[in-house]
Parts: sequence; C-alpha cells; structure tokens
Amino acid sequence: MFKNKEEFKQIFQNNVVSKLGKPLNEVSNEDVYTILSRMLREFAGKEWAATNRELRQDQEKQVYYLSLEFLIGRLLGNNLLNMGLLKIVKEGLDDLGISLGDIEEEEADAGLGNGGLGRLAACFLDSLASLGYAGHGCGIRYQYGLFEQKIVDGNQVELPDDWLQKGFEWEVRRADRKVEVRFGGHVETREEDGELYFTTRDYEAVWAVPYDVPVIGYKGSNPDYHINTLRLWSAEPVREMANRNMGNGGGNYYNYLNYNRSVESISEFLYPDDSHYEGRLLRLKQQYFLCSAGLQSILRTYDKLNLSYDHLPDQIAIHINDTHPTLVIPELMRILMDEKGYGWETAWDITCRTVSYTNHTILSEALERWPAQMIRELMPRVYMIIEEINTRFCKMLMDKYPNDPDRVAHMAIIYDDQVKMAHLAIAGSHSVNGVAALHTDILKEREMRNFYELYPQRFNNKTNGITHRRWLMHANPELCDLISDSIGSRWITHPQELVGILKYSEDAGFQEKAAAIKQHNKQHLASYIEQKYGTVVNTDSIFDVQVKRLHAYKRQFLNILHVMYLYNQLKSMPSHDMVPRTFIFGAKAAPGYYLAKSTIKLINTVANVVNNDPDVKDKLNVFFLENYSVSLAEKIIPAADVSEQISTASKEASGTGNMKLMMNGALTIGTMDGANVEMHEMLGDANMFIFGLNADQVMNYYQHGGYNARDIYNSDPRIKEVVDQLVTPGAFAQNSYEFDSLYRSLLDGNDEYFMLKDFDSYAESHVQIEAAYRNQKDWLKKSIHNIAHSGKFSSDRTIGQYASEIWKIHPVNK
Ligand code: 26Q
Repeated sequence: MFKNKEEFKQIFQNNVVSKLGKPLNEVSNEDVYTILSRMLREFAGKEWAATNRELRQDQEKQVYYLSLEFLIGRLLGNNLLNMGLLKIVKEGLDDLGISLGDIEEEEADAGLGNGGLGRLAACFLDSLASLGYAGHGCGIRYQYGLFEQKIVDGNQVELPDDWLQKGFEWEVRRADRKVEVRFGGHVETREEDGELYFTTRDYEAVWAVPYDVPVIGYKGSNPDYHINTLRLWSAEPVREMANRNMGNGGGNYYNYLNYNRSVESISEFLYPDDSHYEGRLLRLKQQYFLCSAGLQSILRTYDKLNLSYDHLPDQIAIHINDTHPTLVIPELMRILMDEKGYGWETAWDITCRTVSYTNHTILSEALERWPAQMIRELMPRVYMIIEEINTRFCKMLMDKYPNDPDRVAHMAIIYDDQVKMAHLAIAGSHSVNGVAALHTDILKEREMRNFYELYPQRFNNKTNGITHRRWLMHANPELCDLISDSIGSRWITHPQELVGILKYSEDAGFQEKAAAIKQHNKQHLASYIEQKYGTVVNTDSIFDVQVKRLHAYKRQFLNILHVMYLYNQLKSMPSHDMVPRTFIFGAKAAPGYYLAKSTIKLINTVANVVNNDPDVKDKLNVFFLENYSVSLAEKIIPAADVSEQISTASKEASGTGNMKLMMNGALTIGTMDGANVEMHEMLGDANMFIFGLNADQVMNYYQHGGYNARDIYNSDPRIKEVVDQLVTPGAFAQNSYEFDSLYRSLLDGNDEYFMLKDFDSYAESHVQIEAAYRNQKDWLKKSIHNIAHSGKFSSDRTIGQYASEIWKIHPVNK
C-alpha cells in the first residue's frame, strides 16, 4: 500500500491514469471515489485473506451474528480511519486540490436497516473486528434499502432507495459459494429398521448467492489488520427450475417467468417497519432464506475442521438479532437429524448450546407471531420440527406445573394456530438478553416472567453500545483531537479512559476549545441546512435535536406540542427573554403508520409558521431534515447541544442515539427509560435533565387505570391551547381535520403515551435547560462530563461482555 502522503499521491495518480485514462484535472468526485475505494478494497483483500487463513489455522471459535438488518452507512471514511490511512489520504488529496469530505459524499449509504436494531448490528461488527474477535455478520443484500424520504408540502413521500445503482465498491460476489434454499413441497415419511426418514418432494429451489463485505478492524498500533466478513445473501433463480416448470407437469414458460419474478422478490427490499409486525409471506420467506443460506455456509466452514457435530457449540456461536432469524433453530435441528443422523435429544442439546438470542422490544404489537399455516406451506419439514419442539416443551411444562394449565397455554410455542417466535427463541437457545438494565428487568419481571422462572440462568443483560470510532473519531475529528491532545490517545482503544478528561471539566482553556469545536460543528450543520433548504440558521441558538424513527412511544408529538407552547408564549409576551432555540427533527415514519405521518406533517406545519414569523424568528426555529440516515446522523449529532430522549418510560428498550449524542457533548433531556437510566447513574441530576413518569408509574397506570387525559387538558390552559390549535384553523392548522387523529389520540384515546401527563414536567425541564445554558461555563462543564462518562457506552464494552459471557470467545492471538 502506501506509507506516506507522497506515495499515496503517486499511486493514486497512477490509478487515475491507468483506470480512467483521464488527466487528474478532468476527474469528477465520483471518479475519485471509485478509484479510492477500489484501491482500498484491493489492499484490504490481501489482509482479509490473511485473517481468514489465520482463523482457519488457529481453529478459533467463530461467532455468526444473524440479522435481517445491517445499517452500515458509508464505508470509505471509516475504512480509512480503521486502516490508519485517514490522515495521509486527506492531506494527499488536499495537495491535489480535492476535499476528502466531498469525496465521501459520493458514496451511497448502505441503508440495509430500519433504525436501532440494524445500526446496533453495524456497530457490533465494527467492535468485533476492532477487538480482534472472529465474528461475522450474516444478512440479506436487499436491492433496495430503507426508502428515501422526501418531504412534499410537509408530508412524507417514500422513494425507492436504489443504493446499488452506481455499484457497491466494497462487496465481492462469491458465485462459487452459492447454496440452494428450498421452499414449499411436501414431506414424505418412510420407516426403515424402526427409524423414520423424511424427504421433501416437489419443493421450489432458489439460489442464495453471497456477497462478502470486508469488516476492517481499527488497526491502531497493531502490526496486522483484523478483517472479518459481512456476508450478504442475494436470491437468484435456479435455471433447472425451468425444466420443471415447463416440463410434463403441464407448466409453461410463463410459469418459469413467474418463478423468476418471485425469486428475485426475496431479496428485493427491506421491510420498512420497525414496530408493527405484520404476517407477510414475503417477509417470512426472507427470514427463512437468511437462516437456511446462513446455516449452510456456517456448517460448510465447520465441515473443514473434520470434527463431529458434537463439538459444534465449542467451535460456533450463532446469535440471532431479535426473533427475526429464529427459524435457524428448527433449521439446525433439521440438518442435524435429517442430514447428519442425530437423534432428537442430542440434536436439541447441540442446537440450544449453539444459539443465543437478543430481545429488542417489549411492545406487544412488535412480537412476531406467524400463522402456523404459513410456515407449514413454506417450509413443511421445518414446521414439523417446530410442532415437535412445541409438543415436547408443553409436555415438560405440564410435568412441571401440573396444576397450572393457564401458564402452559401462555408459554406454548404454538397457540391459537400461531407460532410465537419469542417463545421458540427462548426455548431453543442458551442465552436471552435484554439491551439495557431496565429493559432486562422488565423482561424478567413482567413480559417474560414465566420464562424467567423456568430458565433463570438463561436471562442476562447486555446494555447496548455504539462504536466510538464512527460516532466520535470519524464524525467529530476535532473533538477527538482535543481529547487526545489533553489525555493522550489510549482512550481510543480503552474508551472508558475518556473519564480522564473530567479533570479538565472546569479548565478554561479546555472549555474554550470544546466550545469552539461545538460552534464549528453547528456552523457546518447550519450551512448544510442553508444550502439544502435556503433558510438561515441562528448558530447562536441552542441546537435541540430529536433524531430517531418516528413512533408514538418516542413522543416526537410531545416535543412539537411543547414548541407550539413556546411559540404561543413568545407571541403573547413579545419581550419574553428566551435563549434562542433551534429545534431539529429527523425521522422516517413507516409508510403505513398514519399517526406517525401526521406527526411529520405537524412538525413541518409548525416549522413553516415559526420560521416565517418575524415576531419570533430570532428566538425560535424548527427544522425537519428529510431522509434521516447514518450519514445525516454524522452531520447532526456533533452539532447538538441538547439531546431529546423522551420516550414514555418502559417503552424504549435501550436507545442508542442517546449514547451518540452524549458522546458528542450534548446534554440529555429524557425520561427514566432504556439506557437513559444508566446514563443518569453516571451523570447524576447535575448533568442530565430527567422528567416525567417512571416505568413503574406508567405500568401501574396501564394495569390499574387512574389516568384521565381530559382532566389535564381541562385544567392546564397551556395544554388546552396547544391541543385546541391542532383542530382550530388559525395559528397552525389550515383546517379542522388534518390533525384530527392526533387530537383524538390525546382526548378520545386517553393519551396512551402520557404526553399530557408529562407535559408540565417536560416544560419545566426545558426551563432548566435554558437557565443552565445561560451559564456557559457551567454548561460546558456538564457537556464535558457527558463526554467523559460516555466510554461505558462504547460497543467495545458491550461486545467484550457478549464475547466472554455469552459466546465464550477470545480475541484472536496475533
Ligand atoms: C418484524 C417482523 C416483520 C417486519 C419487520 C419487523 C421488525 C423490523 C425491525 C421489527 C422490529 C424492528 C426493529 C426494532 C428496533 O430497532 N428496536 C430498537 O433496537 C435498538 C437496539 O437494541 C434499541 O436501542 C431500541 O430501543 C429498540 O427500539
């Protein structure tokens, strides 16, 4: 590769000439992007092969992280960073009059995920590789990622995300490693010497073709690179199926074309919903496609070891990211029994010791329950095995709780002709974890209490984390340099050592530099907004940020109601001395989620009024930034002063945006929910603004009633005014119906998410934020405390815990 800037420039220019046949002054940014990423990929390729060789030789235990989502975002900048080449390349390109930042903008985001769960998988891959673990991702190469969001007249419009259009430079197609996945057909059972044998006939076959993406670990001062693999599967038709469809069976060429279409649809798009499970056949097909293909390739690698399958759990760990890949459990059972000749008991033991499961939600509407009939038709043999798992599981329960048939019914895997995937996942794995302490407690004490009583040793907590390499070093390089200049750079490999900057929390010099960096980041974001939307942004205002998927429980609605209240206040008291605020939103709504889309419309409607009212425009601004994505997050988060983490307590399993914002020095206004609780544990009331009901209070209301939203509406004039404004044409609404369902969700629906209940204490916290911000020295001290304590939330800590406590793996010895 290249060891210094001059070498880089030489090689880069040679590539430009040999690959493009153009002089340097004629190349476009897109050309530069392509050349640069190819250079890196080729270079990484050699190191990748070296890691693979090493893993084979050492016979290290391998982890496979199965996930329907990997929200990896852009790779150029991060790969440069992790390879230790960022500085050389940036300066080299500068010399040639090219800005690396502009080149990075050429890359399409790999948006193969909805939100938290998908981004967590991506952060985990970065930590696995950076810590030197043999841990790989296994997912689907969706042709279309999460939709591109446009705002038209204040409304969300979804466009297909054609991210592969210009090619994806980081992937390698491995047609030689394709595997066959089989759907449908019927099972033939035959008995021989007292043994039963099962064969599936007349199935439909599809090819799963892997595309491998190198996951390059942070090199730091290591002599070697550690490069794992993210293997993404793409569905392709099997040509021989043409014979079958066109042959004597009465089929014809049109059948084959239909088959082609239906195969391609398997990996065509990502389901754009992160909260409402729907029993869609195509989604189930995607899930089985991933499990079957992933497992075949995992076992093929294992076969090279020439060990008996008794040793599988010592060599392989399979982790399922929520219940979406749960079918890996019956699929592994099928292979062990039907193909490897194991009996039930041993196969079950091997399976349970191999698989582990993470739960990411307690929202009941998100729990997967597939109609039994659907699974039976799509994978008949797998369904037989699920039935047998259920029969044995229920029998065991009946033996254990002979007088408690209700409990057995509640815990059954198949009930009411539905397969409960969470029950299957718990029964068939050795570890079940929640993603924050509070979330795990709620699982153990409420949602999965029966399972916890049955298998207490399986349940454990692994509080989520984020990779500080992308979210601090890459997104906020100036802050990263300030930290390293002050405490050295050991924190980069030991992020908990960020606490070292605490000693500078009141240091005027450090504070000034931190303030200047925040200001610079705010200007950077402001120019993005000004360029894109043509609106001026007041960079002397508090940047108050809420960026995440749009969902009722996340309460963007509460935020905008409060903005409406601030506006009303300013209008009625023009001389009101308010610290200027800029409220920034970024959020995609599931395309079929009406209330969420109405909330987007409301935010844009309020923005339009507020930003165009000369009475308030110096003090209050609202921006909805369209198409929130990983790359946009990297622009917004370093510029934030305030982080809105305001979910109804008990609803947000963890949250990870909260951690990213904390790490970049934003102060949190939040409820005692998810990982906020653990942030508060480290920060205390002095450095965080906690408000609202806690989880116990919320769950008590749900259980025992006693909340009346209308009472609050009637007794608090601030609330009555903003709620009425939703349906009264005038200040905001154009007519009485466009926000009617939002209005009704509060009053007729009795405010399921306690927005009105929490409004007063939320508003009070905002008053405290304002007061705190007026004291800049004190604010900076709080901000530095946030950065200092964010080390706990590095995904390196999280992955270390998964590795030692669940997967039992060690870093590969170099
Ligand atoms: C399921 C079946 C069919 C179609 C879609 C789905 C589906 C897809 C995505 C269900 C859920 C999701 C995503 C859930 C998610 O992102 N959960 C978030 O996970 C984060 C990482 O643990 C947590 O921090 C968040 O609190 C949690 O909401």
